[in-house]
Amino acid sequence: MKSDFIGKKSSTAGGWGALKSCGKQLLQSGNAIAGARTMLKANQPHGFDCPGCAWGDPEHGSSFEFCENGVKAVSWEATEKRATPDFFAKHTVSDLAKLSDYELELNGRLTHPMRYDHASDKYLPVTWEDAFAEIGDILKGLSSPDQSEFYTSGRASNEAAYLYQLFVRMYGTNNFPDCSNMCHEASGVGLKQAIGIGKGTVLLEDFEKADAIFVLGQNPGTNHPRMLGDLRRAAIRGANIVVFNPVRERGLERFSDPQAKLEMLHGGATDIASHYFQPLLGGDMAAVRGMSKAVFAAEDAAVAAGRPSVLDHAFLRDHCQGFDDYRAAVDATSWSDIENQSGLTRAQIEQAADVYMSAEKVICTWAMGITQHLHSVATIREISNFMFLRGNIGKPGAGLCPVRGHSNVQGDRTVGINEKPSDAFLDALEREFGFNVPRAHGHNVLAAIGAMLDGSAKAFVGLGGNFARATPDSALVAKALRNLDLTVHIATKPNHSHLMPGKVAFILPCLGRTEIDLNSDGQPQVVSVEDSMSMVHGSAGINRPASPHLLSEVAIIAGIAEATVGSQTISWAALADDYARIRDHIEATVPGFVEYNTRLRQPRGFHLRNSAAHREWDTPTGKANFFVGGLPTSTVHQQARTAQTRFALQTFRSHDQYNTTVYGLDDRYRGVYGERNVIFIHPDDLASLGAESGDRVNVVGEYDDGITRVATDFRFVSYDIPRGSVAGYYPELNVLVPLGSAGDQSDTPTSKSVMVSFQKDGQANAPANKDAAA
Ligand SMILES: Nc1nc2c(c(=O)[nH]1)N[C@H]1C(S)=C(S)[C@@H](COP(=O)(O)OP(=O)(O)OC[C@H]3O[C@@H](n4cnc5c(=O)[nH]c(N)nc54)[C@H](O)[C@@H]3O)O[C@H]1N2
Ligand SMILES: Nc1nc2c(c(=O)[nH]1)N[C@H]1C(S)=C(S)[C@@H](COP(=O)(O)OP(=O)(O)OC[C@H]3O[C@@H](n4cnc5c(=O)[nH]c(N)nc54)[C@H](O)[C@@H]3O)O[C@H]1N2
Ligand SMILES: [Mo]
Repeated sequence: MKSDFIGKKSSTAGGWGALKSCGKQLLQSGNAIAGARTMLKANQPHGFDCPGCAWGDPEHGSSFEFCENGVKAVSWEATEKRATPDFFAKHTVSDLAKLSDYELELNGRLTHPMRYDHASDKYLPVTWEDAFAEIGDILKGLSSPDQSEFYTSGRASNEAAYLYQLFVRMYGTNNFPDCSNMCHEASGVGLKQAIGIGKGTVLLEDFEKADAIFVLGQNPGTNHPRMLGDLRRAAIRGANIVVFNPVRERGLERFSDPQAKLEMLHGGATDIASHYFQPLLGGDMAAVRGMSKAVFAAEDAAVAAGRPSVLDHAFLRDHCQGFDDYRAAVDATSWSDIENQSGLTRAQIEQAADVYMSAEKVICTWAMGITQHLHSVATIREISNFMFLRGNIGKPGAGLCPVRGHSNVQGDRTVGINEKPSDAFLDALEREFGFNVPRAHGHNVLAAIGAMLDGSAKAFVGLGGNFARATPDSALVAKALRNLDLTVHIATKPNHSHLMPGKVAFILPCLGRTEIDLNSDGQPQVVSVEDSMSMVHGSAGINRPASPHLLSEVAIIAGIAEATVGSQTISWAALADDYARIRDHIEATVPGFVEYNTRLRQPRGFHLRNSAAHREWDTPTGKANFFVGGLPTSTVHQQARTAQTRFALQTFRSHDQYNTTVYGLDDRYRGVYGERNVIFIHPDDLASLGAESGDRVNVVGEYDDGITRVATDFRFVSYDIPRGSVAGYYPELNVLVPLGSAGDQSDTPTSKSVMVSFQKDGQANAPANKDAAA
């Protein structure tokens, strides 16, 4: 059968399907009872922070403040399976490289520090002491510290991240490629320009007060399921929820909250989106500008008729810079340009604007559908513009809300993981520790890959993550990693990045967030994290460590630091033995952490003050700044549509994955089962290609840099998505995302707008990209 992998879509998100899936996941992890007990401690005042996502926790944590994907994330970590030295003795790295991401991580938790042996092509066990000493020697031997790249994935705690940046800066570089470079970088850059702080301005409580919530480019049903609970409560109280998403996402349509007993008993569900608009990929800036245009038209009409104004003139006058120029820029943007680029009609956009104008308090949330385009920073500026018009920032129930990905990606940035650190932070470090820190800006992800490819980088250290699979042009990045003198991966489970060893290569296994972390006195240590709403709270594991040989991330960083920069200035061991000491240093060098250790003990932790939420604008103008540029000349979608055979591809997440970690092969909400090599496409586009659902194709990259990029053997799935836009899963499709295509000002890979075409009959042209997994 051609399309045996296409099945029924869940009729609602959440509900019994989610509970069933939780049970299955817990059973699969091999220890259902411990798993269930573990889940009861997730996001509770005295438990651990769920590693699933960065959504905030409510004031009175119910005993089930977790979700289906939290269960998956936690049971993935709490699995009984082990990737022991025996496992590595049985398989060469070349053999392991043939496994899919899913098959590889299924082997379970890493148990011992391992060092790569070129002769046998295997990883062999090594002692911690030997590993630290050799890593230290190689780092000390480089001709410049700038020849090394120190990657962070956003799961690292504040304590681990702070110690890491401290060590790396003492060693002498600001090369901090970070997962956020591929994620919400554009939000940070755009919001800093607009409102003086690169973070969202709302609290969880604001969702209880908003009259309307605009959700752009985000799929919370899969990626932030606990957010759906807040959207559901808002919908029930009558708030409008306006969705902009090219794809009909089940979780944004109907949701049955596993935590709502009545709804579950009666098989009921709540409609989430009151309005669902499907713009073209990259068309959001045009859509938002269109809404502003409609607001201005309504304002003119109100003034002419002597009705009350629709603009918040007091806010615009007292707080904003550039309003008149923005008005002029909007007037100069034609409805036909807006319609062409957004793919929405003027009537649809006016309808959305009506919802906006009828609401006193509006929240706007967004995620990767907004941030992973060429013009993401401009789009985020335009969203801010639109929200300024009616003063929807710095008042209860209103504000800007970029919804972060990794559970502590925001905290890592706050405590200094930043390739472009501020002078104020560097000055504070020098005052606190008394050594000279490097001042030159360092490498972000794309710059780090560039340096690895041209040979100027020699060493890579990864604090978590899966660099090779998360980054664009997988085949090139694999080559770049193998070119290095040293690769070090601090990780919980084996992944493909570990299988691209440099001349010397280590895998260093660490404790996960769910595990008890004891210091030398046998006292449990607590770490802390910051969520999307800038709440900082503690996290303490409750499970026995997966292996007695594991060290905490903090202890591993301390070990590498001691071997590299010595302990004369900083006693790394003392810091690693009591994380409260690290927090004291954070308090002394990062604003907002007054009485960190004390306030961490409060049930929900504490809030880091957000200046913009108080209508204080930390911008050069001292105001909230309007952005007055025009729309992009054309989007990738518009360029692709100049030829019938070309499409704009977005790479997104299935319901069964956490970034590069693949939990399973189903995508229940989209009705796809047992298959990840799929391309979602409009039925009329299928017809025009002479193809049907289930047909096999190769996906060919159409980026114009002379490099051939092909992802082989994908299958079409007919779907509710605009014509000309297609979608498929990351990381498999990262072979097609070009390193050369990066967002203006954000330098984020444009993984939501990749120009592609299709070659029928699978095998016709199946070259180089096999290397992607290798
Ligand atoms: N279970 C689970 N949870 C996760 C993750 C995970 O992989 N699994 N990842 C975590 C991380 S690191 C992150 S960053 C977040 C990611 O959370 P999301 O941003 O929700 O992740 P994506 O799957 O990339 O989904 C992007 C959504 O944007 C839409 N979209 C794509 N392009 C456009 C566009 O041009 N305009 C509009 N309006 N919409 C568009 C897509 O159709 C899709 O619905 O989730 C975090 N939480
Ligand atoms: N094409 C495309 N590419 C993308 C994206 C996209 O939407 N499309 N999204 C981008 C985004 S938003 C992000 S955030 C990045 C994600 O990039 P990364 O953060 O680099 O990737 P992850 O898949 O989250 O990392 C998974 C690995 O982390 C390790 N790990 C898990 N838990 C822990 C822990 O507690 N400690 C340590 N030390 N290691 C741990 C495990 O070994 C696991 O294999 O990918 C980006 N890449
Ligand atoms: Mo992310």
